[in-house]
Amino acid sequence: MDDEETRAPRAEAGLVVVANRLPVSLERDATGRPRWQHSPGGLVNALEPFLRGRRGVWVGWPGTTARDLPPFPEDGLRLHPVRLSADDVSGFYEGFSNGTLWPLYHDVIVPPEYHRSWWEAYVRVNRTFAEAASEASGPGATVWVQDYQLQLVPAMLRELRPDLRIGFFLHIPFPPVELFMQLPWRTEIVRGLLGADLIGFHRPGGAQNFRWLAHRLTGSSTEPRPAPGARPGDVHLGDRSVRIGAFPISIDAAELDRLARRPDVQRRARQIREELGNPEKIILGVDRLDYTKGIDVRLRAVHEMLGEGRIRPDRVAFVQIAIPSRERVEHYVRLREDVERTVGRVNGEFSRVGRPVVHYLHTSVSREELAAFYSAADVMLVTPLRDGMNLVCKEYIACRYREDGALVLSEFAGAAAELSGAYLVNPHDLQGVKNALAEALDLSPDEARHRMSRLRRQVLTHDVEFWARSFLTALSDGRPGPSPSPAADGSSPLAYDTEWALT
Ligand code: ADQ
Repeated sequence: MDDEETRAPRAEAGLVVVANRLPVSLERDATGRPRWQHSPGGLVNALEPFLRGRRGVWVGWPGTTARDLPPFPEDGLRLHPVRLSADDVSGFYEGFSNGTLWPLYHDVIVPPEYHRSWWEAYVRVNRTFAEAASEASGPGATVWVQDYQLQLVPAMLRELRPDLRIGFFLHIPFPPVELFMQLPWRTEIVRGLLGADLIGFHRPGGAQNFRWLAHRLTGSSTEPRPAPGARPGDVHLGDRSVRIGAFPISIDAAELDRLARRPDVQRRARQIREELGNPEKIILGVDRLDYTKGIDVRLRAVHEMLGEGRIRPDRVAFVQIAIPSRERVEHYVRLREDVERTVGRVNGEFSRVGRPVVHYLHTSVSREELAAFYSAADVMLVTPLRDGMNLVCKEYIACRYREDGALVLSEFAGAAAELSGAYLVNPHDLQGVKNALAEALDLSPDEARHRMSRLRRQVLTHDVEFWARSFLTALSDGRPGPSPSPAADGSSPLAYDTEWALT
């Protein structure tokens, strides 16, 4: 296979990404005029750089219920907006996607709600997306459906367009079978996903859980068939075989590395340190404001360490940048109140006039500003209770071209399997988090370099291009992709421990 073919499988037939949101959304500026704004979040940040320039089409919701929008080009992409009504957004997006599936797939951190009306909206909207994808796809196109909001699309689209090659990737964890079995519509979801030719997860554990459920709920078999191309681990349903695999997502690491080296970004990093009062150490958290991200864990750890004198408020600054998220969903409203109350309490107890110890920014920041914060931070604190992958920790590593800084990372982020140079913590064990943070703050330059160089080797060699190419290669011809490479640090991360991770 030549290089070009590997990079853009079936490009001539069309590559179509279907995701809940377009990479841009229609918002209003201060004067009330509509304008396109970049949509934040892991999925867009991962996929957008890959798709640009590949003549790709992106099908998704533009973030407004106000009007029908025709397909339009945008910086190397063709965008195909899907219209949703206010009822669709409330039942499909805020309801079933974020009130049922999100908490169910994230270890029921908050209780999922099961409402038939939400499910009906989910079915209806998935059909709308399947129809839009069918319209946007040329004959024999490759269609790549993204994430938990669209799990019924593969089967619906196959029915409409049997000529298409359909892939599905889940960006969040696939839950343990006992939790998934709570879902009243579990069989429908599994059947919806099985409409794809390839189903990808971040971790082999998710793939295994899904395979077991497919067998249990649909009677599909995993016994190898004599059919041409069938492989061990495929799921067989009727006369079709569906490939199941683990494809750990990543970032455009080279782009962030370049950005971090820019003199203006480095200048801004120094300025940030000055604005914080030149503390000896800066601790940083960057997340969507979501209850899965463990922002409260971090605040509690810092609070206790201040109380115990293990962190000196005149020497350390903790910056938490929290991007507003799902602000109409009740648990998110409550989370924001809790986080802001805790920030106020910590600052009330430990800050001096003009020198807060916790700097909390509830806002989205530009890539340049983010790279400057990553460059300024001595310790990156990433403590999700559960996370499919977590791109923030990889972004921090990509920006540390001087091979300094330290990463404290939750074991429950998918990224932990690849990033053995991090201080891995159990976010439920507050004492453990505090001890890891103390170690990371005290790290010697030699040890920091040793750890960071391992982390950087892994992230710079396993970037988003590698991820997307691997997935599309597996989808396009059923042949294995490049041999699974061991982690750059020589350890054998679980994410790559099987035959091309097609577990
Ligand atoms: P998310 O839950 O959105 O992604 P994550 O992977 O960390 O989580 O990605 C967040 C993205 O938003 C990062 O690219 C980060 O730079 C950006 N971001 C965060 N805060 C920001 C801010 N204040 N301003 C600007 N940008 C900000 C979901 C899953 C993850 C999975 C990804 C990709 O939940 O587990 O890693 O999809 O598959």
